Amino acid sequence: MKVRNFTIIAHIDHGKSTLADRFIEISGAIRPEKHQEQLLDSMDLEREKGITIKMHPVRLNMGEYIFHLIDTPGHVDFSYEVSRSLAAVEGAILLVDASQGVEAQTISNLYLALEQDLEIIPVINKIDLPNADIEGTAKQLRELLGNVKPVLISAKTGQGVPELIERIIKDIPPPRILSDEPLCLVFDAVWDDHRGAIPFVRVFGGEIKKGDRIEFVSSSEVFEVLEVGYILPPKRFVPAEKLRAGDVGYIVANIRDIRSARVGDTIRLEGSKVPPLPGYKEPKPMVWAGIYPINNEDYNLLAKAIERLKLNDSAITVSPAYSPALGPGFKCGFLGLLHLEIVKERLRREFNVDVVITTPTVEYKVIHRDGREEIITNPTDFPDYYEKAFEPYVKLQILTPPDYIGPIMQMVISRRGKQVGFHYLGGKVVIMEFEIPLSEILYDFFDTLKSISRGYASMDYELIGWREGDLVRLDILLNGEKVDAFGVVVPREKAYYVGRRLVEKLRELIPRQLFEVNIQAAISKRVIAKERIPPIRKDVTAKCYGGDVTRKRKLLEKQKEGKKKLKQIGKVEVPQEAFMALLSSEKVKEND
Ligand SMILES: Nc1nc2c(ncn2[C@@H]2O[C@H](COP(=O)(O)OP(=O)(O)OP(=O)(O)O)[C@@H](O)[C@H]2O)c(=O)[nH]1
Ligand SMILES: [Mg+2]
Repeated sequence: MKVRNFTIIAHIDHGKSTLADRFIEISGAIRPEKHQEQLLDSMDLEREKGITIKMHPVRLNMGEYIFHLIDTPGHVDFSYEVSRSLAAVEGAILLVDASQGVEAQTISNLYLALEQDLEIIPVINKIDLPNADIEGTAKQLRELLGNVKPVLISAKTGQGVPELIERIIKDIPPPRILSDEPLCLVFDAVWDDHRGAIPFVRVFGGEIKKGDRIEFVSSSEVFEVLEVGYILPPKRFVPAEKLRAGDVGYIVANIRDIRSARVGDTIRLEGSKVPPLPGYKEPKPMVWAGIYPINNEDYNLLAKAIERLKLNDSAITVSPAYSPALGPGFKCGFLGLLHLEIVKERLRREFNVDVVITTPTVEYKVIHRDGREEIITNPTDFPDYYEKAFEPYVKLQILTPPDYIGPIMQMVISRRGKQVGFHYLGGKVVIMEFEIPLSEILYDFFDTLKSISRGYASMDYELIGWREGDLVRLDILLNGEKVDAFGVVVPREKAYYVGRRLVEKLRELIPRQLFEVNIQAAISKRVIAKERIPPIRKDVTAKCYGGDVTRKRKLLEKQKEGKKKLKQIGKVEVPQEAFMALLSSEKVKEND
């Protein structure tokens, strides 16, 4: 069988999963009545949000050829999925929505593919739309890629897809074979309660079959293969006799310890000396937050859930943590706030654990007065006095139609950004480049950008390193007790403003209790803002006149139910959302 391995990359919503649908349809893998839109978006969360979160590999039978295609997410927070998929294939379809033109992740994903030296097939999608600008988009692509001839398609109607299939067969080279001996790259993995960890592999040499004894190079652990097979759409594991060089498939080997099946690792036969594949760069977390169980008894459940989730989401960084206010939990690094939100949702849905997540923060570097250097990922550890403090900066790239240059410039400058570049792409779009603190673009930056550009601007960013800043730690006190989980580090010039907003927001979010709650924001013990929540005056059961016992009990039960999602801090009960108060407080600012 002749094989072609490729991935589909694009800016978010440009139609990758819809194009995958057309390939699946043509291959006949799914009966037409079973077909649904964006079939590969198989997670509930993906279907609800209408976005792809995980990469999805599938094997398709295309007549004389086998295609292993990998659908990828478009959102910036999931670019680690994209880069991992690229290492498993020889080609990439770069899809551009003709009604939007090239956007920020079109460019960043293209560069990732070029770095891997992949064959790139530029494709203009959604040509069925009345506002499709095919010529303008083609011009942009030529500026990026040289004198290329994009394939014109509608992933929705299927127009042009047969021509695209011909281009894939013609332009994308057959699979690279790097050794005669068995050699596989683990590019993803899933957990199965019965079968353990199941690595997804791309075979770069030899064959893997049932009964083989395989070694994971980084851990040197050896397992006996119980089953190999292919992943058919939508996500069906179909056993095969063997996986051959060039194939993409899965391996079942009764791997009970999740840490054995590390994404990016190389698999070879026991005793083999074939050099391992380069693997992946560890992803660099952008934001840090603590994850704590709402009920402390759920700690073990949470620990297990996070470990399993990590297998399928190798972009999270996890270490154990202890918070005086919240008890035992974990400190986690995420690639962005959407990533954080997805992790929280997956913990709830797939593992049934409710958690509180502390205010997300970037990391800081502090040089203490004694010359000691410290990296800080938990704001409570940020010292009152220091020699120097540094925060991470990013190179921010914004693509926008020229009409919105003014407002965008204003917004970026108000957030401590500095412009460093400006050029046109194909006449209708401007690429603006800035250097800006990562903390300034984390929260509501993207929403604001979208609203001031009527949805037309898009953005992408990469870390460029530390810059010195005048930073202070802002503490929140509840009834005089400092609550570590609420601490934030802010630029001194914005401390009063953020402190004020935080206490106001917390006053709204924390329910009234049986006693008065005083909320204060302070910098090095100096209070800069305060609010007060008056106590509930009446006993809730008072209106039952002491008579009806069942009614009274019902009321109390109901109250207990309602409290489930509250976290006890000292004597005060705090709802989940309060820990995200900083995020919503930023929103208030924009609406002012
Ligand atoms: N009119 C039209 N709509 C399309 C076409 N291709 C995709 N769409 C629509 O565009 C939207 C996004 O499509 P998806 O396939 O989910 O896009 P995606 O690139 O997979 O998105 P992410 O995975 O979230 O990055 C959906 O509403 C599709 O129906 C097309 O050729 N024509
Ligand atoms: Mg998709």
